[in-house]
Amino acid sequence: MAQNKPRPGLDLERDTLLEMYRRMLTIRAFEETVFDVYRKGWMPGLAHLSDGQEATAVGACMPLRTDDTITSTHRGHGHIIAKGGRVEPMMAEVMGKVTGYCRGKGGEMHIADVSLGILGANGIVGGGLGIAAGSAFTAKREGKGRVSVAFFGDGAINQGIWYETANIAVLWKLPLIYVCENNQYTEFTNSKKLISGEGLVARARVMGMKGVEVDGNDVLAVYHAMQELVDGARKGEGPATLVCHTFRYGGHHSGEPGTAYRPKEEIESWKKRDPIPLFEAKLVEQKIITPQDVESIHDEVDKRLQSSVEVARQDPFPNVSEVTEHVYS
Ligand SMILES: Cc1ncc(C[n+]2csc(CCOP(=O)(O)OP(=O)(O)O)c2C)c(N)n1
Ligand SMILES: [Mg+2]
Repeated sequence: MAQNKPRPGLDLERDTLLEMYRRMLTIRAFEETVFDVYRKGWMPGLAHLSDGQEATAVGACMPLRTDDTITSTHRGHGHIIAKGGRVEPMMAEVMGKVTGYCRGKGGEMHIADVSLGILGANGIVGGGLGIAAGSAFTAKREGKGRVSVAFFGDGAINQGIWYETANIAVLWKLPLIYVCENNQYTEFTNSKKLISGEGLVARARVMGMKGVEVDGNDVLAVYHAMQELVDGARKGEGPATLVCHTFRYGGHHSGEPGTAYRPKEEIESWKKRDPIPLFEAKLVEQKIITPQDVESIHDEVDKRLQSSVEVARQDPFPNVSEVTEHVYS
């Protein structure tokens, strides 16, 4: 294996780069495994998968400390893994088992791990934004330099809560970074048809905050842009928005293929810029990892995912007697 030294163009420690790579692979494997679990009828309901968007999740979370918080969306598996969430209780939660992160009562759209600063995925579009603003307010009052990150989709920019929280975050200089995953679609509609004016970055700027856009399939581009915004927020510069241009490969949810409303050429052209091989090629080219390392990390990740399903399949469902426990209403 290569030395743990910074490389030109990849000016991060080798361990950090490897961890980024491992987390991206874990997200891809998790999403593919959940799709399989769905098709086999081993989970209730539908899954909202994020394969294709791994670079955005990992690039945005890697500059964060464990005590920084994130709020996620209905398409949240990637964010949770990127922030350090464990796939075993995630898989159990997807399958409704008592060993899941929410004791099987949250399901795939409501996974949280407060000990890792993961304040929850959220089935309500824009639902995480208010929670993130509250967390940013707490972070500011604490004065320990923590930041709060709100992931949201391109469709969610049209939710009223985005403007309400952006307004107060700018006025109060809250350490809040909005990360917009622009996967081009709001359910079954191209978002260009739904967003007025000059688009996502302009919306951020008009609210009085910094707006930056990056190639959301380039994990290093996302990482470096995010690092700068996080540094600024820690120093008291207030909120900012990072727009990451990316694409989801599958349907809006696991019950539809995503091909009826998206041209085949559009899907193909995004797949040619798959974030995982893009990053992998850079790592191999710069001799940060060898092709043998690639194979063994793939293997390690696949085995972990397989075992998470086998274990979760054997785990029990929650007991009916606890149906009213651990819930707020
Ligand atoms: C308040 C609210 N309105 C509508 C929905 C139904 N819905 C679920 S996902 C979605 C589209 C969200 O698009 P976007 O924010 O771009 O996220 P993406 O699905 O592309 O990741 C809609 C309208 C919802 N869950 N919550
Ligand atoms: Mg979208």
